[in-house]
Amino acid sequence: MVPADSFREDVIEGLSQPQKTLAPKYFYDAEGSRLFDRICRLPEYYPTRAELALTRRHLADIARFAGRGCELIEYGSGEGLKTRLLLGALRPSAYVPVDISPTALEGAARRLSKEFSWLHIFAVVGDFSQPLRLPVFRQRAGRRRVVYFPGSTIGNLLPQEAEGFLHMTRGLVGRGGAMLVGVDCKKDANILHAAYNDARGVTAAFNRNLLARMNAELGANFALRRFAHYAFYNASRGRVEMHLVSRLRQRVAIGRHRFDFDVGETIHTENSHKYSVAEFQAFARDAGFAPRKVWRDRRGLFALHGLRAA
Ligand code: AVJ
Repeated sequence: MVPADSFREDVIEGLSQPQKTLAPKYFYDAEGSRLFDRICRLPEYYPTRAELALTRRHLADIARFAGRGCELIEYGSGEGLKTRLLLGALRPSAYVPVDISPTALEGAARRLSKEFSWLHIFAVVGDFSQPLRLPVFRQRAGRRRVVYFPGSTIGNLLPQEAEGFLHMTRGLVGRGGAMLVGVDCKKDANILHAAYNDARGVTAAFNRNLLARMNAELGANFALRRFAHYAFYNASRGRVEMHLVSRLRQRVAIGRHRFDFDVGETIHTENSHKYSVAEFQAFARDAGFAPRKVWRDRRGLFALHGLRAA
């Protein structure tokens, strides 16, 4: 869980910028996590299915690359089917899920230990943007350490932040280590547009839920109907941007703070960067990895990169 006071501070700071901004990590309260699960099942939202399909299709090769018996560190709670496929094929000597939500971690760890009774699980509450500290977990000699970062969550970071994150991960896995990272590919903007503007309005509800969360947790007085969901592909920056657009001139209060919105003014709520294989590999090289493998789904929508510590 993110402490409430840092949520408040981040909101006040983000809404005080010339371009009002909120960090996408705040989407995931209980309702936001539920809405995100619904997004993953939408017909238009291809990334989840594409990544699952490529994992199934190339599972043996992926497991061979990571190495059976490795120490597997995953950013995310490990709840997903992809993770369970990988755990079954890899039989890691240790599994370290890292997630910001202690409740999500607990639930996932409990279910995983039932399904994989042989698995040693060391759950760590943490945030992938911070350097990871692994207190209960010492690397055993000769065991390859592998970081698994699925879902294209890395796309939420700005390119320079993503490179910093890869660099930090390179330090964490050490010599002989590796990384498996899921990356959404550049593609026809119409496909991207549909994926972030679904017909049922689930993505819009996910975006607007941030306003409901600020009302509930910070005592803000956002009127949800006065903000519209807006998502578009910014081709020059290679990313889908999500915004909440003020439908009118209005003033919003959060405690003693007041925020003025002009008609059409936006809160920028998410970036979702898309990378071609060559672009991402160049990045990985700059961060000290040797890109060795790329697995893709049949339609080439999504890529899983296999990186080796250089
Ligand atoms: C979880 C960050 C990969 O960027 O596609 C889905 C989140 N936002 N629909 C993405 C999201 C809108 C998702 N990531």
